[in-house]
Amino acid sequence: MAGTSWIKTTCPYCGTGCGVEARQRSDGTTQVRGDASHPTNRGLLCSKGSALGETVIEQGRLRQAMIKGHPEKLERALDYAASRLSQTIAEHGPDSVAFYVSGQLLTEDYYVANKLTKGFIGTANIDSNSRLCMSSAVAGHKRAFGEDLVPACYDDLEQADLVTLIGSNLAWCHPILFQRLKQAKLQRPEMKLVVIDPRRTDSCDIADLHLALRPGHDVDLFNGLLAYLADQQQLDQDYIEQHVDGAIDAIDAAIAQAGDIEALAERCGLSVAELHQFFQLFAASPACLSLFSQGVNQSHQGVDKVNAIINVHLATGKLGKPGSSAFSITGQPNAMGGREVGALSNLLAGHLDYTPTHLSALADYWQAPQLAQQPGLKAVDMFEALHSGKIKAIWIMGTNPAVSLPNASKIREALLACPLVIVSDCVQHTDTTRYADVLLPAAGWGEREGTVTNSERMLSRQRPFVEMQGDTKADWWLLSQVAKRMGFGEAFAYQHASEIFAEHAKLTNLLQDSEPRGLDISLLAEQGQAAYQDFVPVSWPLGSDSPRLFADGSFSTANGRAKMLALQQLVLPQPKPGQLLLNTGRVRDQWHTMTRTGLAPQLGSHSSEPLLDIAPIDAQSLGLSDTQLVKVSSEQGELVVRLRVSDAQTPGQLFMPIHWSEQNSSVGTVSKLVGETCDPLSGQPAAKYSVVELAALEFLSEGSVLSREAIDGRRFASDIYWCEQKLPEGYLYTLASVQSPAEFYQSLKVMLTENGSQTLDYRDDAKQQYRCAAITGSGLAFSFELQAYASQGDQAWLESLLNQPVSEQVQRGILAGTSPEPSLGKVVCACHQVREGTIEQCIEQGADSVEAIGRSCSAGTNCGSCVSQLKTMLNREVA
Ligand SMILES: Nc1nc2c(c(=O)[nH]1)N[C@H]1C(S)=C(S)[C@@H](COP(=O)(O)OP(=O)(O)OC[C@H]3O[C@@H](n4cnc5c(=O)[nH]c(N)nc54)[C@H](O)[C@@H]3O)O[C@H]1N2
Ligand SMILES: Nc1nc2c(c(=O)[nH]1)N[C@H]1C(S)=C(S)[C@@H](COP(=O)(O)OP(=O)(O)OC[C@H]3O[C@@H](n4cnc5c(=O)[nH]c(N)nc54)[C@H](O)[C@@H]3O)O[C@H]1N2
Ligand code: SF4
Ligand SMILES: [Mo]
Repeated sequence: MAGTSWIKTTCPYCGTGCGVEARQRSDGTTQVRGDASHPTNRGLLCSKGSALGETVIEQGRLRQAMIKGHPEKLERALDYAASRLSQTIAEHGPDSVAFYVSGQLLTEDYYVANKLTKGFIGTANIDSNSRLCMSSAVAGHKRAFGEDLVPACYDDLEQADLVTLIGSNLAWCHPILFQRLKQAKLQRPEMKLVVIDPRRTDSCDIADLHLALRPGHDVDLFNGLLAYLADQQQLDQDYIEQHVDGAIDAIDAAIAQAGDIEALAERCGLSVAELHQFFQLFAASPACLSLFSQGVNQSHQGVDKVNAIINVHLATGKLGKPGSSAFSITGQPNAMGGREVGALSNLLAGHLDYTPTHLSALADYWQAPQLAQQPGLKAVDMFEALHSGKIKAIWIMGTNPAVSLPNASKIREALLACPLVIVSDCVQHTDTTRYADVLLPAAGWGEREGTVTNSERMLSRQRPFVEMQGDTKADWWLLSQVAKRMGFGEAFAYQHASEIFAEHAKLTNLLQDSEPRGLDISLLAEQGQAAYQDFVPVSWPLGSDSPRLFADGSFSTANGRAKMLALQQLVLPQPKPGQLLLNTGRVRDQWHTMTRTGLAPQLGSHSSEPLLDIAPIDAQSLGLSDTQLVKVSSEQGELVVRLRVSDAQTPGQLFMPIHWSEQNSSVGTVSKLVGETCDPLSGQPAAKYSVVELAALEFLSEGSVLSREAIDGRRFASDIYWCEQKLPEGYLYTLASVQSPAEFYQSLKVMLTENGSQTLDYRDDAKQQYRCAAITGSGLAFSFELQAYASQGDQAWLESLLNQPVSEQVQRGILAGTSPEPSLGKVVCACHQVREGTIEQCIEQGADSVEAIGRSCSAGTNCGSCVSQLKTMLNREVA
């Protein structure tokens, strides 16, 4: 398949759904660029999208099936998986089996997994990591609109007068949408942006107002807004009368809850002036777009938060109109496709529900012998059932629950105890694949083909541009083969993804005459394989003049009217004196558990270690300082992590990223600290709100190892702090130890020179400085540097020596711990790999704006994600 032609496909990361063009170069490497013809990104890509080529590599790929850690023929692994599943069902019934799937599967994979589980195995114990991601939005939509429908489209970003980001760090998590927003604001400076987020994020850079809301108080705030709009007679009474039920109760409840504005401000942790400013903006702006994401969904009352937002849009008629809507921005590339095929335990395919009519129509369509009749277990309950032994077999596909589910230590216990764990993944070593009895090699991005649906209901194709490696197979194929071996061959005789797509598309037409639903893509069912290959991005409702839903005010409820809900702010557990609230989320350049973005060196430099952000005043009162290693503990567990003092944090609150795991750091996963409390309606974990304590720890030495080969972190002693970062030619390990520098030097040297390599050594016991390097003809094999804790030097300059001959002068530099050339420091612009030193030089030479820096060294000119850092550097130089 290797060739020079560009293949149009879609980015496998966020729910923005950018079009990508990719091709394999003759040397086997992959080149990517933004697809200029894709309506979403119009040729742009963010840092993660731009680095996709570096992730299509052999390294780390799972290319072979394994049974209990031993390579096996694929056929044999499929036989084994199928017979063990059948045996479990025969002995313990269908509900003893579960499937845990992912919003990163393609629609075709998702459809087959759902059909096999619910229709043929006969259990609804299939849930998706989307439970952790947008199940609160699904439930909120169903309550308000009668169906899980997203009214808005991306063009609304350009047409709004007021955009409000609620619990969304769009700048980092949906960078191309943020670029569109930024562009729109440049063109129409009168357009306003409000960010509602307890911490100051990069999304605040272009905001007119940032409300650092008290965590969890969104219902309070939006109830307050509704009460204000009622008080100011800013409601759209005509719209309410014609299209909305429940308005009076909802408004009364909001007024009763809001009370006077001083009390409301106090509860929300905001000033009265801030509240007024936001409320007035909402009232005065004809077109209001409220974008929400995990700060809303992952909460004790995520569904209520969703409805509190939708309430104000319904009450003002600001919904389904150009620039006006509540807009759930989905995280994963195919979260929306998953909802279309109904692969959450409480949904059915094609937006059908567990009602007798729907169940019988679906059973008939699938010719399903034993369609599950009731919703199955939601993710957290599913793993609880695994832990208690009720579930005896699980197939995990396209997700890494040992890292991403709350109370991760318990999840690991559950996986360890479960008699049959099947994992299909494209990566061999993850914290979850460790527990696999059967490991199946899944095709990855670049090899697999199918469709995905983005946040605005737009379907795009993922297309293969490289051959599948080794025994890798598409997830739908693996599923169908197991289905066949379990005796369901006829219903899973698919030869090509296009056949599955057609079956799924046709299904969305079921019962449309008697019970119409917004989702109907059946027109695409007849297109055939050739059209499937040529598929151009299209959004539903198909054939409609408007890309929006509910423009005419008619909804999917029985009486066609939307519903406002009477809501009450929940009283949340408060930290006791000495405790803090832990918030978790994403960094700019990494994707989830880093199994893919972790492979791209250019993405590792922006955040090279998992840092725990703390407000200056909290650090001070706890006697902790920037870069110090601390112990964080919660009821669920504890971990050791580096502190970063940041004035973006509100006092009393901490923030830690979710991406690291035991594969790349001793910190492991932040999910070990997160409890299992979920929203009672959606079952989505409250991952942004954990009560924790901090304690200082004593380390005596620290340093770093630069190594051409990866070091298995399990070789470090258990009391050593370590974190791995991939470099273009090797790896960098940041280390700290409870041993003295001299002792640590000895033990590290023994560990690294096991093969007896010659080393250059430098030790200064008085100064407690130790350096050691092993040099081969082709460059440095490894080098390390250790010193007393909290006196770490800069080793960035050594990186370039991993792949070039090392001169004697440079050897002296290694031992002296100084570069013969001045160091350029950390990478700021990931896309163009521009380091701090280069940017500082540009500024010194007169670059006085972000644009001027871009002109002189290209920093900030591709995805724009580093622009805020460039601004900070400009301000620093000026000051
Ligand atoms: N770089 C990058 N981008 C990604 C991903 C990634 O892993 N990396 N993952 C994708 C996925 S699957 C998802 S779901 C999205 C997530 O995208 P986002 O939801 O934008 O990202 P998060 O960082 O999880 O959380 C968003 C914000 O919610 C805030 N928050 C916390 N508590 C509250 C609260 O009580 N109220 C309010 N209003 N805000 C609160 C947090 O401080 C945080 O800044 O990102 C997608 N895009
Ligand atoms: N504390 C805390 N926890 C969270 C969150 C948070 O904000 N805070 N966010 C939650 C959210 S919103 C999400 S979406 C989850 C994400 O969490 P996960 O879904 O667990 O994270 P990923 O790293 O995306 O896992 C995807 C896995 O699928 C594999 N994979 C990639 N492509 C394919 C393929 O084509 N086929 C197969 N079979 N496998 C493939 C990857 O190698 C990887 O192992 O985390 C959730 N957990
Ligand atoms: S914004 Fe970035 S990560 Fe998201 S789809 Fe576009 S290129 Fe991919
Ligand atoms: Mo997500």
